[in-house]
Amino acid sequence: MNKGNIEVVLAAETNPTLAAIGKKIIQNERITFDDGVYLFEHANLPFVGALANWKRESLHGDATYFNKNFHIEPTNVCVFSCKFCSYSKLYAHKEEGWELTIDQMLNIVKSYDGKPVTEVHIVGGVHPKLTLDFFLELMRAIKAHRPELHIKAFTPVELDYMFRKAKVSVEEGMRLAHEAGLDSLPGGGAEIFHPEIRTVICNDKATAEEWLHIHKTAHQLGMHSNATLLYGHIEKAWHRIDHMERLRQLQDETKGFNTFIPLKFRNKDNDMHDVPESTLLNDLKMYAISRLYLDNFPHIKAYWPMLGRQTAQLTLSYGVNDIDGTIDDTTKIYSMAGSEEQTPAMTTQELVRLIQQAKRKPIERGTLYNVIQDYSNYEFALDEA
Ligand code: V47
Ligand code: SF4
Repeated sequence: MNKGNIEVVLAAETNPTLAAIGKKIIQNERITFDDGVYLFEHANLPFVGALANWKRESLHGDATYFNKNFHIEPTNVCVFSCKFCSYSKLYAHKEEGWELTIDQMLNIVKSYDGKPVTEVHIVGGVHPKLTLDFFLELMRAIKAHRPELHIKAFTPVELDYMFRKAKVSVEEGMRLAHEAGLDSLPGGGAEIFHPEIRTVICNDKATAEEWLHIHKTAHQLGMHSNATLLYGHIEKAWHRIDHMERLRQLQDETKGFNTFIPLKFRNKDNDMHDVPESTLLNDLKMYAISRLYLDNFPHIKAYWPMLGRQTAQLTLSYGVNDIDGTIDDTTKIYSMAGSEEQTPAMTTQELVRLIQQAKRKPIERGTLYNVIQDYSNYEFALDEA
């Protein structure tokens, strides 16, 4: 959408507050906390959608990134008891729990030998027996086997627990992890930062301050990271904005975040099964407003295994410029929580088509957004994956 078109959208807006917020956005002025809440509460989807799409296109044109990665979940046992999590129940059903050895995880890495993956994403429950030393050894083993494979691993919830057990400071623990091969941090464990919600949905794990401190320390060591927000349950609009405000402030300071990923709450098989899931309209609004509020985040990502492919495809017109990876083992945390994505994989061909159908340019990236291959004019042969 060009500037002329967006000006037509603003001129047609009859609510003067919304028109003023829209004007700030197209003049690249930062919107305030109150503006953000106002957008959630008063703007309609076409209004925020047009602005978010304009912003996305000014930053990235039609470029839509994906990467080729695979996941390792070291364990599904967790000492914490987040109400929205379908894992935590397994703690009570020990017979359904698993924990992988270093050799087993290394064998998963080896099963990708010769395949063009660039990243391994390691994340799981918080097992009381899996220590910092165990994970340092795992990362050293992965790097010894495949040094160029980017390790994106561990949420601050896992790291905080490991560091406490090892009796090391966050600074020391992060330095050790980085030296052992940790390249960047994924965005998980953030949920909703504000204590009014956090104490209800995940009372016993790392606090907002601890989460932010670990990411800040990673950034100070030169690492990049992502951030998430678990939306669509019991939080209000202002809790979402409070969450994004804290991220925006840290990003002003460190510039270490790459990507923001709104995660849609799914309600199957967890202690919040009576909380209805958000509607498609509200999903799209969430993505659009995050693009507008987080003006210092380069990328907004839709995580298709959780959102579903069709919704993820739609978000590409509502501010999103990244659609995660060709994951061939859809993570269990989502299939267990009720995501409709039960099929195990999306091939490169399917992902590229999904992006092309939305009239965007598919670009395979590395974790840090280095371009690996531009698929804009790519037409697959019928039997090519
Ligand atoms: O923090 C748990 C979420 C997160 C549910 O950085 C749920 O590239 C919805 O953060 N409904 C972990 N969400 C996963 C994560 C992630 C995923 C993909 C890419 C990246 C990245 C990060 O999963 C947890 C929590 O917010 N989660 N249960 C549920 N019922
Ligand atoms: Fe454990 Fe993470 Fe589930 Fe919370 S969300 S119970 S920390 S696996």
